[in-house]
Amino acid sequence: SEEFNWEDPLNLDGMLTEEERMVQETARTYCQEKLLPRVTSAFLEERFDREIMNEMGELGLLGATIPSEYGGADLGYVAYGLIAREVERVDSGYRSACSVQSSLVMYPIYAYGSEAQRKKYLPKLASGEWVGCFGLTEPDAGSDPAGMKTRATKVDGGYILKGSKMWITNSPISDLAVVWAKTDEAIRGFIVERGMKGFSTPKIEGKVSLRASITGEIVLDDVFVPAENMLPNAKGLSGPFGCLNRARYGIAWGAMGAAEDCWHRARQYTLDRKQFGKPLAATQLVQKKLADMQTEITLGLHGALRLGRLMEDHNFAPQAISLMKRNNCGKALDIARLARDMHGGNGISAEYHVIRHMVNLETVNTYEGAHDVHALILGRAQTGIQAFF
Ligand code: TGC
Ligand code: FAD
Repeated sequence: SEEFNWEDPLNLDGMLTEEERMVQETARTYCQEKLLPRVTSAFLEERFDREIMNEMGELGLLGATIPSEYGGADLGYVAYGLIAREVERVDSGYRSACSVQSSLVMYPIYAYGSEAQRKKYLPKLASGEWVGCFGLTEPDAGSDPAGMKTRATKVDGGYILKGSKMWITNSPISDLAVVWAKTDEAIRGFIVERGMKGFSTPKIEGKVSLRASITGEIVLDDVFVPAENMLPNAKGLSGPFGCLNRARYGIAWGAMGAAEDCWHRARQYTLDRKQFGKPLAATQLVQKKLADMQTEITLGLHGALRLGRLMEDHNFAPQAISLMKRNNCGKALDIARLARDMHGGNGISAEYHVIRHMVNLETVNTYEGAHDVHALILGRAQTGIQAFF
């Protein structure tokens, strides 16, 4: 019989391909060597280092599933998930930057865009030369995006966009925004470029969570967008939801990366820290907590892997993504809170990393469909009754 590997009890590693293991190794090395050393100051100073996008682009971490003819790495969904896990092991904010660019900007341009749009935007987004953002949420329309007020009115040669978007990752540093707006017929997607008259992206200051990520508004003050900037193949809410499916899937992996970091740190801390004449790890309460963390993370990662394989087979239902996004975010948040507690007073210091993960995961549990909203999606799918209103 094999020896028990406490870090990987069900041998997830053994279920990966050679290529996936290489991607994982590349991402892990970059994240640990280049992202980890700067994350604490970035978080404390509420700063996102723009060059991270170029660094990630150089390693093929942006738009990993996009075909290589458009600058992507042409990888599968499991490899994409492994990247999210490694990036979020360092910080949920860095994973946000990576998943917005990949799933919410490059994916819609690839899946719903014209050939000219793909050629114009994807290579520069893949390299990190350009940064994009995704504008769906509004001040009065979060969980219920169908209630959006942003309008796109048809005029000669294009559309006039009017409205505002709220809580938009990377908007202040974006070169372009994929914006969703209501036309007379349906919700449509538009590629709005920096420099278009009436387009501005004020930064949201004072976040206590996700401080190493930059967040802003998108203000659309009668912005003229030429017709060729509308995404031709997305009509209705299924357009933005098709993107959210990919991003939510990545978050299911990413949240487990943050949870693993908390678990490993709590294990090491309680092995090193002595109280009452023995290591904290020598107490039953601490060992139970470590066993619970190990169990939830192992199950969460295997669920994410299975979901990734289903996505690679084009055989997934969006509700399955809701299940994994909801479970892994909720469990990661519980684990981060436990790990924070197990660090005692040190646990509130940025130096020990766990409280940063903990407050970040509050955002992760809310964005891309709040925890309870995914419960309603799953409730509707098994009872046939919608309980949203
Ligand atoms: P509903 O009637 O359910 O659906 C309307 C239309 O959309 C289709 N659809 C989907 N299509 C593909 N994938 C999915 N997951 C889909 N969900 C729905 C559906 O088939 C229908 O199509 P059609 O053609 O029949 O019109 O719509 P509803 O209004 O009842 O929706 C309710 C609910 C709760 C499911 C939905 O609105 C929801 O998921 N709300 C959460 C909103 C959300 O997730 N926002 C995320 C904003 S982006 C973000 O947070 C980025 S953070 C990124 C980062 O920094 O990492
Ligand atoms: P609300 O919808 O007002 O929900 C508030 C609470 O009510 C939640 O707990 C929710 O679960 C609960 N609730 C809502 N409806 C129901 C119901 N029917 N029954 C029971 N409970 C309910 N959006 C983008 O478009 N692009 C981005 O890049 C982006 N980045 C973000 C970055 C950050 C840091 C944050 C915080 C948010 C970001 N978002 C982004 C927005 C995010 O998707 C929304 O915050 C999220 O969808 C929830 O919407 P809301 O904040 O309006 O909360």
